[in-house]
Amino acid sequence: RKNGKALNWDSYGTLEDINDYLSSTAASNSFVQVLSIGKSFEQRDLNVLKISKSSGADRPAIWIDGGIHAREWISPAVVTYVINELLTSNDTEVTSITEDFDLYIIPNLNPDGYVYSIDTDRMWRKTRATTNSPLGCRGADANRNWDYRFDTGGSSDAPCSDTYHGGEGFSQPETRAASDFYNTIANQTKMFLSVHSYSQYILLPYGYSNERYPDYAEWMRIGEAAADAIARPYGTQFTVGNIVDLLYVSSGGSVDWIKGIHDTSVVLAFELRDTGRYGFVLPPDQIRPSGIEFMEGFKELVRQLRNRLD
Ligand code: PAY
Ligand code: ZN
Repeated sequence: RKNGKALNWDSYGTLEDINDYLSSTAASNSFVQVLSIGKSFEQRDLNVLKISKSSGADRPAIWIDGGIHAREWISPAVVTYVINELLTSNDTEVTSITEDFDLYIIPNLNPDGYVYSIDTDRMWRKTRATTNSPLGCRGADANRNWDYRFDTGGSSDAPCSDTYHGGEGFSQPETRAASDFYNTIANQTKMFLSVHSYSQYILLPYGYSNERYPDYAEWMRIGEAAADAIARPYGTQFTVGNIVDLLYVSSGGSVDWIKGIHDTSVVLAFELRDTGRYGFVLPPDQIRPSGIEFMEGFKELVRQLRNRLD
């Protein structure tokens, strides 16, 4: 390796570190593949790690994405931590997940933004696409650009805004590629988790309004069970609820499209540590604890999903 370092979850990796980790993981496990599902605005690969021990017949699948917002560095760090656990843990509950499910894991859905946040502006949130702004402002909010109830509140028409929704639904190559790919696996996929920071929330759709979908109450209970599991290792408290109730109206988010268009069963957005002391600039010594507690929540969600599939 020339400049990078191996991912270690004691510090935040660069995009190159993350991509190298994905390739080496695929090279050393026959049931793991890196799929490039498209290119970012700046022509970086949008990489999905596919973990599948199935030989043919489709099995239930789980999707986990991170890094849709550039400055939320703990997100790709925890998502890669999950990959490492799934592939190296001796806990039979963890190994049974790769035995029984296909997994599609995207540590970084906004690679241009991540690079820009590392190199230039730590608090960058959006993509890096050019806009029609006379001021030269760049980027759209990749969590306001999904084409379900697009631009119906809580997003901005102004290209310089941090919540600029983009010219139209799926104008951003990152959201376009992710949604096109999801269309091909939607029938199979039973759980969609999108990982953000910060606030320590487990968020249920919708974000465009606080409309409840039919089995909302059941998913609230399941979210609470995940929050209880997350609290076990270190007592970290996650609050469960609808996006509008806990945060604000935000149309064009990924979970709204997944729920609204595909009606995937479990659809949640996680806001990881902390509650504001460090905010987006979470110290790297919190990566491992964040990964450990997230894994507890994830295992609980898979238990709940299995009960529903039985
Ligand atoms: O995660 O889909 C979600 C809910 C809405 C998030 C959003 O605004 O897209 C919540 C924020 C985020 O993770 O981007 C919360 C953070 C603290 C922020 O930037 O306001
Ligand atoms: Zn976010």
